[in-house]
Amino acid sequence: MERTFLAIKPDGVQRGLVGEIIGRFEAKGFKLVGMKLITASRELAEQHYGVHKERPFFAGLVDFITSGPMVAMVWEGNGVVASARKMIGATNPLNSEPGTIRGDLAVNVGRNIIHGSDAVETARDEISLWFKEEELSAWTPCLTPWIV
Ligand code: 3AN
Repeated sequence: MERTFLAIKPDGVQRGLVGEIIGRFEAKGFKLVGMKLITASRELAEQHYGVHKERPFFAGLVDFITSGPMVAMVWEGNGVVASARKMIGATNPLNSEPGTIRGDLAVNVGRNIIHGSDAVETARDEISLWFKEEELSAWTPCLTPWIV
């Protein structure tokens, strides 16, 4: 089953948007299989954003991403990588469509509240960078109602 890596960045946590963001992926029907609150080390942040190493915003991006706790998550479902990217919206929140997470909740490209893997291959690498295998839970939704 396809998996993606999503992370609510320090600005999303500080702004109290964790529940709102997680709720959108739950309501969509994707399955949460891993989640932790983590303040990234510089080493982890630099590895995660390695492709942007030469970009002028790289140092500021690493400072920001290591500035406080993030909610790192693994979500599972058919087509979850591309679908989550659609739900997140364009990199610059001013260009993100209303209805997307960034389109509804952010205004600044350097504070765009959530990361989502851009391809299945990238997702695999990012999941193994942020999570140990034993931190992920394979679970099956219960078909019997919890409350009767
Ligand atoms: P996305 O997160 O939409 O895949 P990327 O991979 O192009 O976007 O960029 C990674 C992160 O770098 C973005 N989420 C954003 O936080 C930051 N970033 C991208 N472009 C800029 C920019 N022009 N100025 C500041 N930060 C940027």
